[in-house]
Amino acid sequence: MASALKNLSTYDEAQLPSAEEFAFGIVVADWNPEITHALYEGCYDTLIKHGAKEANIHTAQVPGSFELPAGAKMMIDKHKLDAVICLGCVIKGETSHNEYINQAVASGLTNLSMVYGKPFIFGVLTPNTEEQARDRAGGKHGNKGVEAAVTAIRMAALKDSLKAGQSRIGFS
Ligand code: RBF
Repeated sequence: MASALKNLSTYDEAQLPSAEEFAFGIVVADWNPEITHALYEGCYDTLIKHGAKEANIHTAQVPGSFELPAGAKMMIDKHKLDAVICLGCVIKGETSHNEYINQAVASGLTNLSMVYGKPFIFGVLTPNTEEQARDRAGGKHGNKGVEAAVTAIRMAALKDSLKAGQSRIGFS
């Protein structure tokens, strides 16, 4: 399986733009808290590591992943943000609830991105088992919260570059 071969949380730190000038929202779902809170730690620490100021990182907790899009909208309406990162973990059960939740969150965040013209990052794990979740929340497949933060920084920087009129972005 391809995912067994790579840990996407490993990235070229030197290539990542500084997050110093950006403001972020992080919305975290409380279902499967040992997983989502580990995602949050990875995400928050990565933003700080790349220059984001504590005062420019706003955090909100929501009950479950289904509430992530609504929480994200409340965040962006309240604060001036460059990106909103949504973190959750929906573990597949005996019924198809996970498909409804995942689909709703994915399309909710896509809609928000299109309406606001800003990145709303999908940092929701969709594993079959708790073990797969742990593997992706600081385990052998890295921490997807770190990757969500990296994506948010890159997308915020992309918007800035376009505003600045750069015509060639990402290929040096
Ligand atoms: N929320 C999650 O973030 N992860 C889950 O694994 C999860 N499983 C759920 C399973 C069922 C059967 C139900 C009804 C809800 C579940 N939720 C889960 C909560 C959901 O995201 C939401 O908070 C509630 O449905 C209330 O809108």
